[in-house]
Amino acid sequence: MLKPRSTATRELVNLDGLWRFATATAVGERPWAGPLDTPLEAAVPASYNDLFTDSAIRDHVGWVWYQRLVRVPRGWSEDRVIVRVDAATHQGQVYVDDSLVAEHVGGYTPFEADITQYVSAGQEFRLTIGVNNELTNTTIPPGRITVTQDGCRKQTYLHDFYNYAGLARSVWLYSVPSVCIEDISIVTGLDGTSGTVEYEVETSAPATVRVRVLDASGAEVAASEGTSGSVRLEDVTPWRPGAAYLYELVAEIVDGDGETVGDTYAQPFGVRTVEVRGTQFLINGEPFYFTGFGKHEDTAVRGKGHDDAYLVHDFQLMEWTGANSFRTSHYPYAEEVMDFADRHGIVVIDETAAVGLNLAVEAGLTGAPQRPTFSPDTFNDETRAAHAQAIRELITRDKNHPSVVMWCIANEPSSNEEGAREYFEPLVELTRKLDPTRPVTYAAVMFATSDNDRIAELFDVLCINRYYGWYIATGDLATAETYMEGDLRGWAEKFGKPLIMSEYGADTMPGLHSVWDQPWTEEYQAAYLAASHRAFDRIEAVVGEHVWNFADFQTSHGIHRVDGNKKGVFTRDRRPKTAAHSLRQRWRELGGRKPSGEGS
Ligand code: BDP
Repeated sequence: MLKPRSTATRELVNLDGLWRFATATAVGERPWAGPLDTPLEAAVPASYNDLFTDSAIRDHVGWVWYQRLVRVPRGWSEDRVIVRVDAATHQGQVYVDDSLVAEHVGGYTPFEADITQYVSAGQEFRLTIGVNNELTNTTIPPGRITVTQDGCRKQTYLHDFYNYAGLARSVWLYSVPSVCIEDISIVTGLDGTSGTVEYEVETSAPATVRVRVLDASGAEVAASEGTSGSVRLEDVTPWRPGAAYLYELVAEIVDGDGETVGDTYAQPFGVRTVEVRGTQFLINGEPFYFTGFGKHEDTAVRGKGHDDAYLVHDFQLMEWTGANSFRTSHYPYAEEVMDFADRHGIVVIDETAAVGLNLAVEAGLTGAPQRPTFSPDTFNDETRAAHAQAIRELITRDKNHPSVVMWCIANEPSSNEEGAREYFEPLVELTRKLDPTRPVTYAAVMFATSDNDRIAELFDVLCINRYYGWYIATGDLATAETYMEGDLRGWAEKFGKPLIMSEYGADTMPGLHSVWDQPWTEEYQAAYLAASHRAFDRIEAVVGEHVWNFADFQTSHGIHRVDGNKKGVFTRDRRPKTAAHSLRQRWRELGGRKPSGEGS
């Protein structure tokens, strides 16, 4: 799916701003059928939860409604008009005046509708978007709705981050010519000093397609014709971690004589390769060592609302720390983030929203009897169908990003439980079919060990989440280091695949200090990370470390959290804790390479 861009044949109107807003309980039925009767306005993009003081809105379970008037530019009379929602978390419905034009399930991927037949150039229409935040056993991520004694519906879920909802990303109106380019797929390779570019262009109707490749200065360096083909770039400048270089593939629909351009779209891309060889992760044939974080889209007031200022600042802080990569834990991030990573040479492990397919963790935290994770009553074929759709939409959206080097299809599933293999095998196959060029991974939960895990061999890289020194061996870093090493050694020896430490971290209250190894202090977080690093450096197969988490983030209520998860190396307002400085020292020194001489 193409990101809307303004080109010589396409125009783009951004619909962000203040929209009328109401929860379903505050308005009548068919709220789209007229002006939304509400005193409230909500900012778009932003999660709605923290905007208002009314807890009934924050805790609302079900539909909320956003509405605004939109004028179609008067010059669009010959064009098709598309409305695009970058994300409606978790389910969206779009109405143009009284007509339902789009419905979508999945809170972190875009959807759009051709609304040409409902609107007229120069005229206004009423755009109403319904957003539903409900999570069930058949949604990705999953959750459960219970009804309290006084009849209130309550949402619970199996991940700790707060279930922010609403229109957290942009909404767009854009025009395309009646015969237009619908999709572009690009796969690159390196052959000595040349780059190879295979492309495929999908059009809305049979059309003559011309393709030109421009370098970063805008000079044409290759050209081709036809809806699919390949071109060679001599003296190519590859896209490298820390040294991004982007080309553009300009696809054009041309008429018979090649003179008139019916539609044109410029797709940025980078020339790079990704390969797993033995226990190495290679980018452009060179071993790459991941340093960085598991992140969240999370800031005060906006919730998961995309914000360009935080985008720039977060990347600045990552660079300051020496991070060369991050994981989009635990859902696809805004496309602006992916584009920024492309332009700034930051490597991304791109994750679906499949977090919490694990009822053992729930049982562990609540003491409730454990239900089987994979069963007709819990996570079943319908869940897997939703999961497959989440994978499809992630790859469709992000396939052309050079920054994306691997797909992570789930975080901490109950991979040691019966049924895990049957659940995951078709999903891994699907991922490989959709994109044979990128490795596939999942992040393994601490209950899944090299002995009992049932799915590791399906994957190319093993991402491991561990909390030795925090949830286990709390306050005892010597034991934690030994456990960590033994655990990782087990995976390395059994599977012979690259290992990435995809989560390790300790909750830390900024300003709390101690001379002893005291959990929650800033010194403890730094010492915890150092102990973990000693273990990683002794194991050759470890090809990366992503600290949990980049910044403190909001969570659901729970006795395990004080105003959110405090495992951030930065506070929620992005101030460094002590550990940020020690990470900076290590990572800047590593410079994306595994420490030499210590592997065993
Ligand atoms: C892991 C989860 C992550 C949590 C983290 C924690 O993958 O989302 O935030 O634990 O407990 O299990 O801090």
